[in-house]
Amino acid sequence: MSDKPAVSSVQKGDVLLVLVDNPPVNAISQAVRAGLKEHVEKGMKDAGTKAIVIACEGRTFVAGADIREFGKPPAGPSLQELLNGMEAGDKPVVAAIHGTALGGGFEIAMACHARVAVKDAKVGLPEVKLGLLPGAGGTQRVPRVAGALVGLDLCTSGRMVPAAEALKFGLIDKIVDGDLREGAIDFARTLVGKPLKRSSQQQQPFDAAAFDKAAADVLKKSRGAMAPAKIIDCVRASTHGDFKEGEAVERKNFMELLVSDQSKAMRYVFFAEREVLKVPSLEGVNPRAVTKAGVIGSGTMGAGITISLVNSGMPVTVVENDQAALDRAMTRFKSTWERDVKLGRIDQATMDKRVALLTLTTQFEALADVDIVIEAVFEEMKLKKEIFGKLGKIVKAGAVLASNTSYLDIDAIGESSGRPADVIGMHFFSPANIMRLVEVIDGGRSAKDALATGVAVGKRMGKLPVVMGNCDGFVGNRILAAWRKVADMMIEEGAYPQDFDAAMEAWGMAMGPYAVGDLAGLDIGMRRRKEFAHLRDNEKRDTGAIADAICALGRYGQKTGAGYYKYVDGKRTVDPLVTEIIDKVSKEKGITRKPISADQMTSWVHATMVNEACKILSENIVSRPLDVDIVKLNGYGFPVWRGGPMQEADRVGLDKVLATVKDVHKVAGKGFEPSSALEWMVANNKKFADIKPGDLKGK
Ligand code: 3H9
Repeated sequence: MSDKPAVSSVQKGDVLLVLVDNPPVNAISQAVRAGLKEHVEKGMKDAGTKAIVIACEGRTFVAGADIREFGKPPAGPSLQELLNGMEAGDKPVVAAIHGTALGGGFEIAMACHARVAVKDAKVGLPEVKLGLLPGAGGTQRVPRVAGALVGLDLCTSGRMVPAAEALKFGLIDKIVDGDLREGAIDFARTLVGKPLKRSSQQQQPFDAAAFDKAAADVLKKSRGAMAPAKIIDCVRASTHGDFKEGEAVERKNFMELLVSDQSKAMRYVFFAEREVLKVPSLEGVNPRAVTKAGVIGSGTMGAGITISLVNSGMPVTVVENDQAALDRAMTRFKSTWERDVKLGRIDQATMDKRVALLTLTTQFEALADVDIVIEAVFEEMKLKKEIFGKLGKIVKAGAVLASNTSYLDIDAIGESSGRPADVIGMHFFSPANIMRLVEVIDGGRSAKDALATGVAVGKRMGKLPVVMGNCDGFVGNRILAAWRKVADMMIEEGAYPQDFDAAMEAWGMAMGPYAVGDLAGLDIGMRRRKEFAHLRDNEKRDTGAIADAICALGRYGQKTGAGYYKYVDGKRTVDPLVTEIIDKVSKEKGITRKPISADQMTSWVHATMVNEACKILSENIVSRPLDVDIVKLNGYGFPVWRGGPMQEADRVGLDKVLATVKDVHKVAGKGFEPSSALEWMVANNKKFADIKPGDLKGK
């Protein structure tokens, strides 16, 4: 720990410059609160001081409360007490913002009498992403200054607002071009002797109907999360009555959220997303230098990967079989960026730069001097082996060769290149330019620095790379395959797709499995089942009959207008024909259908996820439970407020989860045996939160 005080101050003529210095992000620890109180009070009392400026050392203005302090006994002064005292003072206080003023940091700024910022600064209230709400006046001061609709948007989206937009909303008073602190001091002097603008005393016109509509939209999207409804309460309270009343509503709601399982889970996710990047097996390994990339294939996945690479500023050579495919790809790239220009996300010059980073060719030889190649062709081993055979000869020594396969054996692909140490898996998720997850796979013979390069390139693309070993389906699809089979089994036993989807969505999943199946297309699974029919283990329960019967009618999902559901004008509706098919299959299998409760559906799915994850941990495919959580949260629509399947299992209790796994096994049979690692954990009274990297290896 540094000896430097978290807060100091320096006199600049008649202005006191108060400086927060609490690396890395100036989070509001107890020392920061106490220091701010001391120095602001000093400035307020000192006769020679006419105004106060609060600024920060390091890379950012205060980025919020110290999340690690939540759950510990509170230590004064409280942030509200500090901010209310500061705002009530009779000398102007100005916030000088650089970097990101977030959460409690932005609340500090809002309690100042004015705010100035550099032009690339951002402000925001991201507490909702931690299952919380702004708890130091943010839900009250922001709408009082910028209006209830803006306040609702900021508090419920948690988005970062660029300085120019914040200026438009009145949340920032001035953008400073030159030196920020000088600019803030000058601005503070202009306020001396004038009536002070206190955010808590402002009020904006309120359109109740527009607010109700916006609130209803928020609730529709909240998928079981508690915080948005409570935020709506608080922002509504800011529109009537006095500040104190609104503040009391905020306090009550904040305290309820702070102790909730949801917030606990989301705070865990915040740290897990950072921890996942610190891969134990790659500690101290430097990535190889990457300045140019190649992508093979420009279908949905290849195009998404290319866009994401180019958006990160990387020159990319795209290889396709024929010119027509390349032309289609170019149209797709351009339309994506044109849309970004239209939405104001980028300017035309940025779009032009991006287009200039592309080289589109039918010649594999053009990949000779790239530093990484990502192959994204059709999921077929023969084709992949052929491509990696070529790459092994053409691409320069030291380059990383990655395959975007979703389940094929990376080492088998690596062998065909003649240089398996350079070969890794990089499994992206569709749409690859949007989805954050990338599974980085160690084939078994992949070099450590090749894996570190996959992680570095993924990070540069703004993704969350999770490093793992080689197995069928890797982490994400392997767990998906297990629980999907249990879902199909429950459909044979008594549930219907619409009930199953409704139960999963009510539980918080982004979409139910049958709606997802229709969206992705049922023909892919049907073809896989046919292709691998000869490999099927007859001792394992076969659950493909219903899907096969549906596909046999040419119902491949949404693209054919029908699948598990019927699509009328794009709207999903239940089809009695599917109900008939399901009843018929159950009868043919000799199953007497009986109702299955929503609770059984979700608990069986969840327990199956955890059981398969324990097998994955025992095989050391990944070494930490958090790796599994990050995969399921970022690639498979698992509700973030449950923190991922492993965090949720700790909440439910592992003994209960194991009991459910045993129930599933009785019905599902071979392949669904309880994991010995899970049994070990229950026998030893462990939680996933206790597990250190590698603890479950071989268990
Ligand atoms: C709040 O304010 C509640 C109030 O309304 C009410 C109070 C009564 N606390 O992300 P990075 C750590 S709730 C503790 O890699 P970047 C982070 O774990 C808070 N630690 O950097 C990491 O540690 P390590 C509302 C924090 O440059 C290191 O700092 N605010 C906190 O990519 C670097 O972080 C938020 O939710 C924190 N608040 O991104 C903002 N923040 O090196 C949360 C970071 O050991 N923070 N750390 O892994 C962020 O969004 C990003 O950190 C930020 C920088 C954009 C600031």
